[in-house]
Amino acid sequence: GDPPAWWTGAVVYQIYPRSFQDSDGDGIGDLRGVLQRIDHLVELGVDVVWFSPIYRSPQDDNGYDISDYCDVDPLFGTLADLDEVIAALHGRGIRVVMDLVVNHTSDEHPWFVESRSSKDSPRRDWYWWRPPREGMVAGEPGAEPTNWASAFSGPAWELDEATGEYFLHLFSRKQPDLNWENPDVRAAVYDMMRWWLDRGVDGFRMDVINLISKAVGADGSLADGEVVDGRFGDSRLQTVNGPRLHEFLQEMHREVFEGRREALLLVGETPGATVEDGRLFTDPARRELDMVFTFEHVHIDHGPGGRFDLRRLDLRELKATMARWQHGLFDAGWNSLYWENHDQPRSVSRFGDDGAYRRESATMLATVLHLHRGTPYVYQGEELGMTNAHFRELSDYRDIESLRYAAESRAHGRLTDEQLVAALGSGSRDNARTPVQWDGSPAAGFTTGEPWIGVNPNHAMVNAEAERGDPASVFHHYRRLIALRHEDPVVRLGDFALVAPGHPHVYAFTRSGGGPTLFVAGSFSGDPQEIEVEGVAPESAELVVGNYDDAPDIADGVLRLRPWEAVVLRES
Ligand code: TEU
Repeated sequence: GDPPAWWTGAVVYQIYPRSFQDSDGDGIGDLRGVLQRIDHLVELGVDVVWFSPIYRSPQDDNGYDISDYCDVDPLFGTLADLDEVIAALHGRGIRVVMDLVVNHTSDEHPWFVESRSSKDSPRRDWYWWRPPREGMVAGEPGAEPTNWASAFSGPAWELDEATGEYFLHLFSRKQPDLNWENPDVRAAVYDMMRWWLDRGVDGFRMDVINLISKAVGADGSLADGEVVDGRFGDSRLQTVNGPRLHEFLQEMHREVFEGRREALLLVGETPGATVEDGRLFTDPARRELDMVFTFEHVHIDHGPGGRFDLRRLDLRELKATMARWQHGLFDAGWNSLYWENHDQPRSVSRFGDDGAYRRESATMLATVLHLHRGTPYVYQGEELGMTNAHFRELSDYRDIESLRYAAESRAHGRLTDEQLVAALGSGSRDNARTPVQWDGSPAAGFTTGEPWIGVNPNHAMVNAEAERGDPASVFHHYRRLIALRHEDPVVRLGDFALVAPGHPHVYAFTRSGGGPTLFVAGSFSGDPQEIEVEGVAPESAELVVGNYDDAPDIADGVLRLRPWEAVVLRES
C-alpha cells in the first residue's frame, strides 16, 4: 500500500504564544519571542509547531475570539513577524500548523457587527439569531430560544436589545457561533484557509470542529437539550457531531485541500467524539481529517462538576480508554496522543506526583504516552516537567472559564472561597498558562516586564537552562523519546497490546511488528510495584529507555518498578 504519511512519525509542539516568550517587555509572549527560542525546539527534536491563535482579537478568550482571521494581533506582532517565524521554522525543518477557530468569531468581527446591525442585514443569517421562546418576553429568565448552556457558565444565548433577538454562543457571549448552514459562511471560511495555505502554513488544528453542524429543523427550529442535574443541557452535548458535520468536512477537503493534501497536517479538536466518530473523521478514504483530539481520556477523572471537580484517576479506566482508541483506529485512521494542552491542567500534577517524584513521574508519563501508536503532542513546558500553578488567591486567575465559574459559584453560594481556590487549583486552564520557565531568574527569563499571569515559583528549580545541563532531566528524556520515534519503526507503526490490563498501578503494553518487539511499563504509584514482562525475553532484552539512573530490577521474568519508574525493553 501507500507509504505511511509523514506525520505518522512526527512529534508536534504546541506553543501558546501569550505565555511562551515575551520580546518587548509588555509581559505578554509574542512572535519575535518565538524567534529567540527556536534552538530549544530544534534541540528537543520536534517536527511541527502548532500555534494557538495569534490573530486580531479582543482577547476575551485569549485569542479564541477572532475579529480578523487574516491579520496578527499587535499584542503578538505583525504579519511580517509571522512570515519571519514561519521562514525561520521552515529553515530548521519544522512545519507550522495554525489554529483554525471557525465554529465562532469574536463579536467584534465585522461579519458579526454587520449581522447584529439589523434583522434584514445581508449577514444576519451568518450567525444564529432567534426570537424569544414562544409566549415569553425578551429578557425574562427562560426566554432563551433553547435551554442550552455555555461552556463558560450561563445560557448559550445572549439577548441583543437593539433587535430583540438572541444570538447563540456555545462559549463566551463575545464568541457568537457562525451559521455553517449558510453556504456563504462556508465559502468565506474556505477562502481564508486557502489564503493561509498560500502563505506557507502546513496545516490546521481545528477548534471544536465537531460543533459546527447544529441539529436544526427544516423550519429552523433548535431543540432543547436534556436537562442534566437541574442545569441547562450542556450546549456542547446538543451540538456534538451534528447531522451535516461529515458533509461539511468533506466539502472543506474538496474546496481547500485537494491537490495539496499530502504535505499538510489536519487535526480536529472534537470534544465528545467517540472512537467510532474517530474512525469516521480519520479514515483516509473519507478525505476528512488526519487525526483528532479525543477527550475521553481527559474526562475520566472528572466528577459531576466536570473539570473543577477532579477525582483520583482510575488507571484501569485510562488504560481501557487509550487501548480502545489504539485498536479502534489501527486499521483505518490515526491517533493523536496528548496529556496536556492550554485547556488541561499540568499532567505531572494531575496524574503524577509534582512533589518528591516530579522528575520520575513526568518522565514516566512521557514514556507511556510517546510509546503509543499515534502522533504525540508536547505542550509548551511539558518537556520541562512544569507543574500546576498552585495559585492561592482567586485574583491570581485570568481565564474567562475559571472567572465565570467562580462568579457563578459565589452567586449561588455553592462553594466557599477556600473550596473554590482548591477547585480552580486542580482544574483551571490557567494551570497550563503560566509563563514557560526558561531560567531561574525572577520572571524565569519569560519577560523583563510584569508578566500577565503569575510565574510559578518553582521556576528556580524547574527551568530549561537547568535541565539542558542535566542528562537525567525531563527535557533530555523527551528529547530521547522523540529521537526514538524517529528511529524505531515499531514505535511509529507497531501493533499495540495492553499487558495486565487489570493492574491498578502499572500501565504496561507491547508494541510489535516491523522490527524487534518492545515492552513498555510505567508505574503510576509512589510505592514499589511488580509486573510480569511479556513480549520480550527479559534476561536478554535491551533497556531502550529508563527514568532511573541504574538498571531496572528484573528477576524470574518479573520487573520490579520503583516509584513512578518507566522501563522500555527491546527484544534482542
Ligand atoms: O476548547 C474546546 C473545549 O473542549 C472546551 O470545552 C474547553 O475545553 C473548555 O475548557 C471547556 O471545559 C477550545 C479551545 O481549546 C479553548 O481554549 C477555547 O476556549 C474553546 O475551544 C472556544 O474556542
